[in-house]
Amino acid sequence: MALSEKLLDMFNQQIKHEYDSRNVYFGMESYLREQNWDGFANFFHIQAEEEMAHCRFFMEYIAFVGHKWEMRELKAQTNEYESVLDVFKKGLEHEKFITACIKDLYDQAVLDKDYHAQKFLSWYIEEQAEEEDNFTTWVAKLERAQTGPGLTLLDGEAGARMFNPPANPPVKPL
Ligand code: OFO
Repeated sequence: MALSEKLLDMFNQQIKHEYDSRNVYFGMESYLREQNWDGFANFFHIQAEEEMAHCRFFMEYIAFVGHKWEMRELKAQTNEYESVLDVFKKGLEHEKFITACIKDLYDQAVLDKDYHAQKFLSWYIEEQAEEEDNFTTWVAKLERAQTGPGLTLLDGEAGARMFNPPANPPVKPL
């Protein structure tokens, strides 16, 4: 069940990407808090928490199949945005990048005939479909609302988001 050298390297790189994602979303939260959009800020706070869980599952999988994980250098992240809509659009772009990374991991697991890793990664394929759908919906709603009362209503909706740990995580917690 050990990972191939190449796939182990890619899994470690994905730990970094998921950790970077967390920091991307903390940067967005920071911008929104400063703008007094507390509901949208809550949305990104929860998003950042979820990224930590995504990162952790990769660590746990690597340990489960008998390797050590690595902590690689993280990217500095911005807290400069133009508007709430700009934040969500950049969030969507970021999730598309992560989806592409997960697909590359899956392709490598197929090449390696690593069926166990494929099963693990299929959880992320589903998760990325949800992430992209969620951000796409928010961008559409925000484009409709533009500014004013509509945006304030959406701030309230985003403020109601709560952290729900995944019901069926792809690995048993360590
Ligand atoms: Fe980990 O899914 Fe978002 O980035």
